[in-house]
Amino acid sequence: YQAAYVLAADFGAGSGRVVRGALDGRRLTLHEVHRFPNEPVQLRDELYWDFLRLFYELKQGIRKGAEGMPGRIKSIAVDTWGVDYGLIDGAGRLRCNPRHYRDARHAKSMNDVLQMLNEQELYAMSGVLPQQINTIFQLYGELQDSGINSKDSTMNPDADTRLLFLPDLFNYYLSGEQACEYTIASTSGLLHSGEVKWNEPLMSRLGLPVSLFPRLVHSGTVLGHLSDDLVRELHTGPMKVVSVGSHDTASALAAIPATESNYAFISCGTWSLMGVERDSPVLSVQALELGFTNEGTVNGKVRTLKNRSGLWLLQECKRQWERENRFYSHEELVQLAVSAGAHQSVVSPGDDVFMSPGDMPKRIRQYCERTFQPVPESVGAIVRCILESLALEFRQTLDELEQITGVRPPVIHMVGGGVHNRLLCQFTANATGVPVIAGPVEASSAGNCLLQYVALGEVGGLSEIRDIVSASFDTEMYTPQDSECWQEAYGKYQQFNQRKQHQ
Ligand code: LFR
Repeated sequence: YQAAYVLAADFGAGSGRVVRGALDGRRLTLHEVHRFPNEPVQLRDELYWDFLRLFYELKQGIRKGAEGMPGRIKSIAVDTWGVDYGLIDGAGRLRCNPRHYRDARHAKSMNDVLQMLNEQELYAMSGVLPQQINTIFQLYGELQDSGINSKDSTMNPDADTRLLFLPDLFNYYLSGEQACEYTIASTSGLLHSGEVKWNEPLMSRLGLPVSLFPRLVHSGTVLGHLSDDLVRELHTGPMKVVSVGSHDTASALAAIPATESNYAFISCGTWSLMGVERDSPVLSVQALELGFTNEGTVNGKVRTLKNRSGLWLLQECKRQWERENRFYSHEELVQLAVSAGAHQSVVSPGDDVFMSPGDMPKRIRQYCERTFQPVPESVGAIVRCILESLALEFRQTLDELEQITGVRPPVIHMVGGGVHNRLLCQFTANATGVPVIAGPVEASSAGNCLLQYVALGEVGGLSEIRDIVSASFDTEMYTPQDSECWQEAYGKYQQFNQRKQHQ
């Protein structure tokens, strides 16, 4: 039996990777062929992704992944973070580098949109929680700035312009095919809630030209082929280009090795996405007020989740210490946290003050000062404060999931880079009182590969994907400990989080 190979490109907000997946019978193995940093560029007061660099790195990854096995790679697929997009003109040229979701413009754009449609209306129409990063706000701001938009949509001067979310944009430059995939489009706020369908009434309310939006495709669709030029440039042989769960979180959730139902998931990287998978969206006022959103899953259904800061605070602290010439590995940081005092101070990781890049240790200290808590001075104390705060946030989210769905998840599946942080996994079990099953770390890439096999007709569907993941990757189970101290810490956490929900 010859293994079937595919390439998965997984772009995170901080770094990207290309892996080669091999499916040998019922076992998937992943081999990383290329890893690269993803460094956004601040240009005056604007923050951009360096799309050209990212496309260059994608090509490097394809070249390396296909090296030595001409014609044996069946396909390639891309997944990325959500919400961001590029606009292309009628000739397929990129009009501008895609903006970063952390760009400061989006706060104003969100306010402008909310003048026309309030939060409840938006939520009811799209199922997506109004957050300044959402495509709907970004796009409104961009079109306003460039003068394309007016509430009178006849003012659209450029009917050939198309919007493609980042994975779709990569796919377009790989294959020449224009389409938006459902899961990535579901992060935009521009679909009908819970449906694979553009929300035209919503677009026209805001004067967003409907002509911007190409066709929607389901996860696991063969989109086209790697263009002849690229086959030559990269010496690869022909391969298909597939739309998988083009949103990283969607691909990651596909690779949860779940056997039980009603589980909660945490996909933990720069962000932490915590929620449950469902057949239909939760659209209650309570869900909106608690800060839950509804996005798409790879089987065309819904994940109701909270999108909160994850390892972002820790990553930014590490970067700040590096700027000060203090270098720590992640393992060292965890060790320092283990030896720091427990439950000294808590922050709300999703607070606005932590949103933009910068001196994070200082902001954490200021937050603690402002809230009359002990100020964490040492590196260990700061890391401990972050990890405990994240775990307490997960506890709160679990309680809220129970409130909005009526079911308390009996177990949490944790996937993504956060799984490496064993202290965070244990804290999560302790804080929530629910066992945590951690793994796989590389869930997005695994889900990406396996959805390609579905598109290629080699794997049947989602439940087969989950079986293959179980057979292919180790997981670790964390059982709750120290419940009393954590219960007490949770009480304290709640004081600082009164209704400060969805930033
Ligand atoms: C995670 C993620 C989240 C999304 C955030 C910003 O990588 O895709 O799901 O909300 O990035 O796009």
